[in-house]
Amino acid sequence: MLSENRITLFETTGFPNPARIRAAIAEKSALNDVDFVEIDVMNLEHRTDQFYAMNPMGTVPVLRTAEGEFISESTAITEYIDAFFAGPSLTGTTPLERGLIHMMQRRAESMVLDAVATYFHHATQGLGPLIEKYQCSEWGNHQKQTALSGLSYFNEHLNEHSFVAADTFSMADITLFYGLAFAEFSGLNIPAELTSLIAWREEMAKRPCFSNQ
Ligand SMILES: N[C@@H](CCC(=O)N[C@@H](CS)C(=O)NCC(=O)O)C(=O)O
Repeated sequence: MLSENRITLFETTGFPNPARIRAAIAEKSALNDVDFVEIDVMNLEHRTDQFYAMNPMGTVPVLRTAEGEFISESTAITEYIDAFFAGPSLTGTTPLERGLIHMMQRRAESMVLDAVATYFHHATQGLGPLIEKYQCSEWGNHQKQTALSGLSYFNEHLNEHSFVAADTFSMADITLFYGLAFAEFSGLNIPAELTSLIAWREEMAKRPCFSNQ
């Protein structure tokens, strides 16, 4: 039973995109202000009419807002959470910060997290035959190369910066952090020579939002 006016996150524990939202909520110290509902992706609960009514894309996470609307897409959900709860901003406070954070967040998605996801779903067993109805290993392996280039790009960037965007912790760091976790889960190890990226990740892992979810 969902309680009215409480924000509810429909998530699948251990999956990278829902983990991004957990981290955002934790960073806002709001874990106790949100209800969490587990969606059983492995048994196709995200491909039911009931779930499609919340998100026609059939993906987790989905957020039910305090107003009773449904928001999907992790970036959009993070925008809502950031504006709704007090605490340090995850999306930027000045026009420049907002622009830079949005840009770098998108780079972390398309150059790492989404590229890794395509590799995982197309060039490995992914989530198994029940879910992976169409696979193209050539496309998956092409995206693996995109991900490796992306890791090098962020290594260079983090050689000069402590954070992914605007020299402040933001949703761009959250996206890259789970991009790296997903890469390792998929068997795509971070090359040892990417020392700035590895050092950044070790620093990030100390943040309570990543370690105490
Ligand atoms: N662009 C979406 C991606 C969401 C996504 O792909 N979620 C994965 C879990 S991490 C999912 O629902 N996978 C289900 C499937 O592949 O059938 C976002 O930012 O939230």
